[in-house]
Amino acid sequence: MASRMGLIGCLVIVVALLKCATAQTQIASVEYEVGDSLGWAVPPNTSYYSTWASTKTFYLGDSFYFNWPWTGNQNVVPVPKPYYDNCTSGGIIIASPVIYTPPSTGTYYFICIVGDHCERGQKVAITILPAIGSPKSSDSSLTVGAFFAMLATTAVISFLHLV
Ligand SMILES: *[C@@H]1O[C@H](CO)[C@@H](O)[C@H](O)[C@H]1NC(C)=O
Ligand SMILES: *[C@@H]1O[C@H](CO)[C@@H](O)[C@H](O)[C@H]1NC(C)=O
Ligand SMILES: [Cu+2]
Repeated sequence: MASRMGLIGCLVIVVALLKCATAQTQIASVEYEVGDSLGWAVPPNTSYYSTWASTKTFYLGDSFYFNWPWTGNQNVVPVPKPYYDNCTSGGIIIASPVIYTPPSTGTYYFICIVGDHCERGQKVAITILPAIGSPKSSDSSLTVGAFFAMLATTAVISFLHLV
């Protein structure tokens, strides 16, 4: 009776650990509104969008909504870093509404090239990290799960030997 209870207890732990490992692969992607309540506009200061980005961690699969009212005169131009640094107005203007989903990891740079908006801080750099649950990270979480499952199995065997 006691050994059966122990066995059931360990099986519950193993199932819980396996569920845990699987759950890690199912974290949903997030759609961010760039600049939160300000949206995409000339910010109150030049550090506004870098502060906005630095308070968050972005993963592959996340998307970015550049939101401005239809009356607003804004645009979104994906540019290489030197253009971002210097507010160089090269590149392709994306029309509103803009929801951009970076296709891979790395840092993406966006500027608004209306007037002096970029110089006044309407630019954002977004760094995309590998998705949680991408093959690499889910492998390691499965390994952790498998390790604990092995420990639990060993516990069952030792328990059965004891009784
Ligand atoms: C920039 O503006 C935001 C929003 O008004 C404010 O929270 C932040 O402290 C300002 N940063 C600087 C460096 O002035
Ligand atoms: C950026 O601006 C600086 C200073 O004006 C200049 O020296 C540099 O060559 C510019 N870089 C690019 C890539 O335009
Ligand atoms: Cu603008």
